[in-house]
Amino acid sequence: MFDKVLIANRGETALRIHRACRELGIKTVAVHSTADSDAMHVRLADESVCIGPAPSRESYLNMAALISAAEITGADAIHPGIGFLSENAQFAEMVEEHGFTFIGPTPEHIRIMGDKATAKKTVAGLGMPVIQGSEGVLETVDAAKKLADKIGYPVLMKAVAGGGGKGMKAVHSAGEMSEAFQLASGEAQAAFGNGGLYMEQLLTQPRHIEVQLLGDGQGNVVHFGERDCSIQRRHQKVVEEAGSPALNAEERAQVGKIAARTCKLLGYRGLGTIEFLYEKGKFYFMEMNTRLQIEHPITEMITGVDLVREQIRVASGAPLAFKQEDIKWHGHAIECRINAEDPNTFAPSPGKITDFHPAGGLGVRFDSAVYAGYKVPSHYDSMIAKLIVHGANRNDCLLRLRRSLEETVIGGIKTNLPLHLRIINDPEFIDGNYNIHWLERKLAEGL
Ligand code: MV4
Repeated sequence: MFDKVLIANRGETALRIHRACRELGIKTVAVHSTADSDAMHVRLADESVCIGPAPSRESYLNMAALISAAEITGADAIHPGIGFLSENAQFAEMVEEHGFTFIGPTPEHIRIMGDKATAKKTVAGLGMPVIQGSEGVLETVDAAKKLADKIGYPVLMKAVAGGGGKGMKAVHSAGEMSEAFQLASGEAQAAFGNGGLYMEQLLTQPRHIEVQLLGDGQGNVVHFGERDCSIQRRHQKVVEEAGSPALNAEERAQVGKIAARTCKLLGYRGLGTIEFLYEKGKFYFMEMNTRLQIEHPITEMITGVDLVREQIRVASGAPLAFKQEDIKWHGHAIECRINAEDPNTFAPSPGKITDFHPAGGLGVRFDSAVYAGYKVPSHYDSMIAKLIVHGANRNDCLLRLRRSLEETVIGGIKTNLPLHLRIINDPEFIDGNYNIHWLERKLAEGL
């Protein structure tokens, strides 16, 4: 096992990893920008290194500074956390070249899954159900029109370098293709430096259902069931549930099995998530994320497994500590992402937190790195906390979540806590009757 881990992240993610390290008897090194000198992740770590000025690209994305920090402090391994460099194959390679362990998958697996068309082709070759579409990149508008005629409209043009919905355009008829193609390709070029597009049949009312996986790179893979992440706004998840209110036990076992089988065939090591679109009782591969995810705690709450601890263990070379049949699911869990933003306009609301009371009690987990007196910086994303609630069933979970949202106090800045109450009190949400378009439709209708 490692003696010392450098955590290349900030905020509640850095804290989450620090806690797992502590319980494993591993010393931690925090890194921080000049804007984060007073941050909780810096205070709790055994050591800390300032790696640059406030902008992420000069600090948390600064590979040379991170490697230097690991060298100076004598760390054995680097945990990239979530976002930032967590899915950067070049960084994973650099970490290993300098003699540190990258706590994550191999650079090869990161690279395959980072190219959405290559990812799809790879998993389709392993028997994964995929959405009808192009085999790889479409070079011209004419090629796109020809294929769309075959598939049938509507189709979706997607960026191979994709993510976050950038470079994605729905096309409803041949007449729209030329403009959509140029727009999507231009957007992808600007965002990712790669304008390559592929095509899929457009699913109009799907749910986003993803399966949590862990492999040890030694032939063992387990799945931890699914999360329903359909409640999103502008490709940002807002509320997540485990399990999905749309699935029965049979479907859960089915999608888990497909996902685990694929990872086993890949020889996958580390935590991973396979995202599916689910429509009319069928699952279709969407993407694979080769990192820890923000919403991992809801899976931890229903399985009782510390996913970050197991992630660190497999990175150190240990085989999986359990088999698929050891994983049992108990009750239901929901996570609300609490953002420093206006609950109506969604404008960011950085500034000083004057009053702070996180909800607590049985079945309640409040993951955050903020405190009374903390100043939320404007340089980073607006998520400041996650409220995660467990109940014996979905109804109990909802009752406890409502109580916890009402109990939470975050004063001095605006937060989306009132929006969460509006969402979870909505009759359609209570019925579990929603898809990926639900939240934006309800907001347009004045939720
Ligand atoms: C789709 C789709 C419908 N049909 N693919 C959005 C981001 C990117 N990761 C993939 N996305 C989608 N792909 C086909 N063939 C709809 C979406 C999509 C979406 C997916 C999950 C959660 C929220 C979403 C919001 C809009 C569009």
